[in-house]
Amino acid sequence: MPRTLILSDLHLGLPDVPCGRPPRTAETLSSIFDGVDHLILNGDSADIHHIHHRDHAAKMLDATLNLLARKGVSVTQINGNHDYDPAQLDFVELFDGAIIVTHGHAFGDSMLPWTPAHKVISQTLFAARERNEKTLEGFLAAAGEASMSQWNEPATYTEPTALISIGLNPLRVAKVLAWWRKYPRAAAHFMDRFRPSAKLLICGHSHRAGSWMIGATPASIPRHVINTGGFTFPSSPRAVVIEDSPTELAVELRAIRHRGGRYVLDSRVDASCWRIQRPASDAR
Ligand SMILES: [Mn+2]
Repeated sequence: MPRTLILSDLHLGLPDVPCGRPPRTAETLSSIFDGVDHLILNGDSADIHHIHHRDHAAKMLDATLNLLARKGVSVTQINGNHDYDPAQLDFVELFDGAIIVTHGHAFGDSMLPWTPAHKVISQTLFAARERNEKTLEGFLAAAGEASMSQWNEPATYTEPTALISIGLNPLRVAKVLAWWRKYPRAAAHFMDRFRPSAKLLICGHSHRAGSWMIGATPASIPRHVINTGGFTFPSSPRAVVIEDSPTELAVELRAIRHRGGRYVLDSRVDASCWRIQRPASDAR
């Protein structure tokens, strides 16, 4: 696959906040996929379990997948906590396990510690982890099960002014900031525990984009964690671009901006992660 693009947290179907960004539709997203051979949608692609938005979310996702098929882009969908489906993948590994790609809702003991859903999710997560095998697959399946506990109790997520209520509540803001601070470390801990030989973890979920070299504890080996952020306000989305040619393997983090009512992939590299020249004799 010459060019792979990894995105997360499109949250198709969730209403757009009037913040000057284009609406998230197949058409406005289309340019991002130009020249892409393989797209990995790393979770929370559409809000297909939300009682108020699921019909719209399913239609938007279908339209996007149809567009990708017309453009000849192959797609791998990874589960998030908003679009969990036990028949779908919870992670993928690339380049013989050097890169692991997973949404990231499994990393901590709560996937949404500032929300009313926190309690039911954490309780379900704890019980599900007890029941599941202590493997990567079991750990991620437990997180999937826990994510569904939120959607089974609409009272925990149907506040119409969720974003505003976060903004107006200093305690919630403090909880989000504390969770954001801890999140890259939790990702490093996840790597230490399940894939210690992996070189790079690509996740989303927290809606805080960035690239970190960070250890699970100050004494731990630093791990490379990349978060592609999210498309909903106030997060700014990023994409991981993997160029795999016979002469070079490059892994880059790039910004997604908007221009003329459409989303576009910035040509500048936000963080260059790996650039490995392949010898001419490297017969692959
Ligand atoms: Mn998520």
